[in-house]
Amino acid sequence: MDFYNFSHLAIGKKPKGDSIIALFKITPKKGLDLEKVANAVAAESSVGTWTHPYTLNKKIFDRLAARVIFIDRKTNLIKIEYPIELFERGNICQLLSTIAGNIFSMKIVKDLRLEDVELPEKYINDFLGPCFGLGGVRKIFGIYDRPIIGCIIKPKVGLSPQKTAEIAYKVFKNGVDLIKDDETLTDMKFSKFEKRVKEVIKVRQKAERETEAKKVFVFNVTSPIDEAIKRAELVKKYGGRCVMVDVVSMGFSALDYFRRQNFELIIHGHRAGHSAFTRDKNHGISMLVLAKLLRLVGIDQLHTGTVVGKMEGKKEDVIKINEFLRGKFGKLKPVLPIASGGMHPGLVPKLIKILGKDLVINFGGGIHGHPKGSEAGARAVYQAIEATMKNISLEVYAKTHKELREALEYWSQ
Ligand code: CAP
Ligand code: MG
Repeated sequence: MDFYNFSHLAIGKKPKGDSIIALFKITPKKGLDLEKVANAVAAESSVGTWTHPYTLNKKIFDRLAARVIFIDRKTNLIKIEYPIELFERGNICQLLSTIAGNIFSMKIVKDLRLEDVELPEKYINDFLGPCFGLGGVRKIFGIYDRPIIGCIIKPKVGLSPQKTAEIAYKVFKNGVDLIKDDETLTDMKFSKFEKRVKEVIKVRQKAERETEAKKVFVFNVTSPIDEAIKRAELVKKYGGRCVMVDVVSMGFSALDYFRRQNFELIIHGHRAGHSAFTRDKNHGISMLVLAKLLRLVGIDQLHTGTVVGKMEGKKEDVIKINEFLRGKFGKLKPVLPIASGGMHPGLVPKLIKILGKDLVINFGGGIHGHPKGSEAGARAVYQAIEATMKNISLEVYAKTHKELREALEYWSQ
């Protein structure tokens, strides 16, 4: 029995213009019709509830009701159009509570996945977006014709600030452009944040003088927002250029607030934990949607996957996410994608073939696991990038480049 008086079905109708359109995949509870469930999802995420509230009149409905404008029974994909008036401008939390809120808990929905969201220009442009973005980061390095070579210090936790700096110096000297803290390293007994910043910046500056190249160290400021701000201030004070935030654990409100401090530090987005809601192909929120939201709140460079490495992520999906980050999105600057996770020199040509060269490519184990150590690891990575950019196969290049040869032999086993 239906207790709700209005229909949200407007299948085949044209979107009204400045609305927000969400693409969902819905698996209805067994025995229920897709159209009926889609209608209920549109209701719950706009003006409706499980029964008709007599406080809801036609005037409110006509102005604010979400409408189901597309249904594909083969794929279970549906599109819901939300009038722009349903949204508070510049409030990313409210955007999420609306299009990714109660609807995930509805009993009539077995599974629900928010696949994509289309936002109108004027909504997008209320956000700051990245301060540097893809172009700004490249400009800092002065590198335009190849991927930025990144390195994660490993082990991810346990090293002292002095040891971290010692390793950083070695890899900076051997071809690495960017080095980063790992996602779980913050302010620890064995590595106090301020001490790490001081030690690392000293060696970064030394390596810059000696190599005459710009280097970036990415300090992980992930922590409650007041503390993250203090840590970013420290990075700024000591002459740092970049900070990392674990975007999922910090949350959108914190990220948005952080960005609005205008530190003019590159913001590196690590997405640890995203798979809790992005991985299931039937339920959750896609990485593409997460990437859109993170571009709104101003992440400059974002982990998006490698296809060829150790982390899950379908080729078409990673390509689509990277294309979105590099493409037009209102007036907001493009974001630099980061390919990371299980990368080693032997995978470089495949990765660049799939994702192009507008990337940071990160190597953790793929540098520090080199049989001859981190310096050789950094050189091998540089050689792999160099060979790929020159269109020379790694096998041929390895004949005259010892570290690359050792890496290829070691990781082919
Ligand atoms: C990579 C990494 C990154 C992952 C995150 C790690 O190290 O530091 O956190 O890349 O995954 O801890 O696994 P390795 P994603 O190079 O040693 O694998 O980029 O897919 O979000
Ligand atoms: Mg890591």
